[in-house]
Amino acid sequence: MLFRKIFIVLAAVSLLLTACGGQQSAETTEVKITLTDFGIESNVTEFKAGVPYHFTVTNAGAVEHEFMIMPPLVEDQMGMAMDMEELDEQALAMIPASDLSAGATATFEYTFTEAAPDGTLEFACHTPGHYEANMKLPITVK
Ligand SMILES: [Cu+2]
Repeated sequence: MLFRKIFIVLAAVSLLLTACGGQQSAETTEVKITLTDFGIESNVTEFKAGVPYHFTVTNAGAVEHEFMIMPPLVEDQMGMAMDMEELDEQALAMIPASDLSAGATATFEYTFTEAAPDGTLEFACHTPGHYEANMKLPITVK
């Protein structure tokens, strides 16, 4: 009886280990993003739909930044007072400024669900004034 229980526990543990190991090495693509005062750099700007990406975002600037994946703002929207709630609704993914103070690193997982041709999607920081200061980086999804 006792041996049987131990065997079942061991089998469960080895299954868990296999699942975790497989996910990290084979399927997830690492994306490293650096935020500066004021700009965004990324080692990947061409993505594939359906592929899981692990984003690591580092704030290398001296001030707080946020990070969003969303459609570019048109001129009209930029001229208006920006409604943060509306922006948040448009975002596919985001890290709030509270998690990206100067020197901080934050991570998240994201899988694009559909293609996004040139000019339809970008990384952006919408902390007031930063977007206008060119904190954006166009990306594409194939
Ligand atoms: Cu910023």
